[in-house]
Amino acid sequence: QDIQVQPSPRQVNVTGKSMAIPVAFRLVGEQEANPHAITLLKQSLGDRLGTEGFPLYVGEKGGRGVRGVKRLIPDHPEGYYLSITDKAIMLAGNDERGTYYAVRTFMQLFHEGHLPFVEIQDYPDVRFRGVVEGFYGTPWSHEARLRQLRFYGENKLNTYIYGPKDDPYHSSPNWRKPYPVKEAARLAELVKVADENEVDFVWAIHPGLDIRWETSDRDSLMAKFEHMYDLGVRSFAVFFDDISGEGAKADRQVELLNYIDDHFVQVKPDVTPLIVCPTEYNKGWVRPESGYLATIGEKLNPSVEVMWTGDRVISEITKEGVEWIREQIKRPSYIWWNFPVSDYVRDHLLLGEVYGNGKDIAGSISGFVANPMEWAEASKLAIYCVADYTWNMQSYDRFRSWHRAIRAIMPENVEAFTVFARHNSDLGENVHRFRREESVEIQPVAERFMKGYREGHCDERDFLALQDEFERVAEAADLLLIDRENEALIEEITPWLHQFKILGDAGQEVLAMLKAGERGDRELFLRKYNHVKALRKRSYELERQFNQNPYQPGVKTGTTVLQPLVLDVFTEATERFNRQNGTDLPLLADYSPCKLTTNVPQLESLPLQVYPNRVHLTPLLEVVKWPVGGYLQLEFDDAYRIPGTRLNFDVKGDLSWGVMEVSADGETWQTVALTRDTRGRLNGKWEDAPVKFVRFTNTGEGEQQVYLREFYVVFSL
Ligand code: LTM
Repeated sequence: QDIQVQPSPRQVNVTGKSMAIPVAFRLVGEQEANPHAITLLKQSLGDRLGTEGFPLYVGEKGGRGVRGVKRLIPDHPEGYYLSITDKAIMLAGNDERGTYYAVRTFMQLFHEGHLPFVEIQDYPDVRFRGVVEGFYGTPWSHEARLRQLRFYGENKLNTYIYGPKDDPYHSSPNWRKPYPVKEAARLAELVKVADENEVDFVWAIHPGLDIRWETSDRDSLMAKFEHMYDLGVRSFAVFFDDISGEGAKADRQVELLNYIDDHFVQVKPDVTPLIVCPTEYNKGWVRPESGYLATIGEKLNPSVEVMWTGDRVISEITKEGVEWIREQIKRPSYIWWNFPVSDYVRDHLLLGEVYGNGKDIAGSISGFVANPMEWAEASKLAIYCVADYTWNMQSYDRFRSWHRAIRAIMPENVEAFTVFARHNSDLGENVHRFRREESVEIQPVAERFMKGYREGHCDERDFLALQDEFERVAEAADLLLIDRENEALIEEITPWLHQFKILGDAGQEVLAMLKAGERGDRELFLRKYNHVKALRKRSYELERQFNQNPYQPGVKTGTTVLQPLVLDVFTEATERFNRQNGTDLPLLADYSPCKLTTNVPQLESLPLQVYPNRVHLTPLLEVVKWPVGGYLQLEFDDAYRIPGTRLNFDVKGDLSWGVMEVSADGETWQTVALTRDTRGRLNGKWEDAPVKFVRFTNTGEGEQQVYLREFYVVFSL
């Protein structure tokens, strides 16, 4: 008999026998056991719980109720022992959280409808497991956070780090100020609910953008921590990520952190170890000559946890990588895993499997928290899998976990949500060059089919398989759009569902177009051709209507396999039709009047947003290190006048190190005069002879560290 417990327990012995759920339970150990575990039991068992009935022993090691099984309880933090026999039920924790997790496991077995005779010894691989709400963009709502905390409790995650970049009281400008009354009350409620669900609520501050290394700023930070302590917070973090200049100095940061540790954390017995996110938080950004990590390693108090995102900002975590950083910082790192965060690909949803991280890293890290999407409910898919992975790495199975996650999140519509998620997992081209698998099963079919079609033959089986998949896509979109079991999730993904429906319809119609072309049915071909064009237009309108953020506005779905397939079939079928009928039907091909070239490593692969007479560079969230001679160049398909261009590096200091130039041929360049406005933005225009190239170059003497907040060019014929 198979039992399903999430996350996968370490050791399970099943006898194959089971019993009907007793009508009444007699609880033993209630007085001493973790009160949250008892509350959970009472909520779940309701009227069945009393002073008579089937014995149910509960408690921590050493407690009266579970004394008999003391030696069977794993000697690990948060470990527990659970047994169900025909005589009694035993839920015994190594500590309070262990008891709570024993109850959680019991509740999962209970909800199966009968109780298997089983013995479980279980404990987590990673000490701190959970989520860091650390993305840029609209912070999660209060309700979404409450749902998250309950979800973490259910899935044995013990950490939630509060650090949304766009909360002004977490970062600049208001990190020095206390929260207004209403926000403070909400945070206090979150702390309470986190506690009830055995989750450490960690409140993080992000002061580095404008911190002054003076006593007054240190006092403001301490006062803010005291204010958060009064709201109930008992775990704290300081984030120094994505900053440059004064705030990024390692020795100053360490001085402040040690002060907080000595005068706040260590003097309050109920406060857990301080966590810091350093400025050099991934290997790609480490500059040994700066001595940054060496200072952290040598001077930061040993009890302070140090976060780390891996070899790059967004990367998979490997044993080699975590061993390397451990050497530098002289302690195991606390992983800040940047998945499924989508603040650099905001038009995509990341609903794919969780994979790529080493299963051998548990002993080399102290924590593992995932940075999620702005879409809280949709992020639960990945969070569920992270809970599974961090609890028991060796037995982690990416497919099993992902399927179980879907079942947990959308139990009534498993098939439809599976179809949607399997075609919404890759990020598309992006600045971090991080990609995920998408449409894995149908990809080889699509490739084979297209190859055959181009060579002049159509494989019927592949054709039917593709048709079937596009039908499923359209069906899934409709089914999910009317789903009521998880309204919060559907609300988040509705724009993508509309786009998905269009994709499903377009896929079926391009295949019908192809068939009509093969049969020489001109009329049907033209009908389908026009319909696909109409669908394309609707898709374009959706792109302009929903999710209009300034970074990657719009709504993209199925971009890795299905969308390119639709485009390829359409193009091939139309070209063939044109050849056979002497017509000149236009193609759908994505056309862009402008392309980007650069030798600034961080700006390679930066997507452009191209509008009819304006092109924007996607703003970057992190600090850009711009080397001497580094340039950023836009090349147009034709010669244009440039009535306006703007650059915003978000720096107050000198900007004379950079030069904006234009050229008609890419060889002879002319300088564009730039004027600086009151907000420090550089504005220019070129209305002389039309040009095809616009570029900005660091012609100064040294590397520059800037933000790329804005860079756009208006062009007109
Ligand atoms: O990753 C870290 C430590 N900081 C920021 C995050 O706030 C952001 O969400 C991710 C992904 O864009 N990148 C960062 O640099």
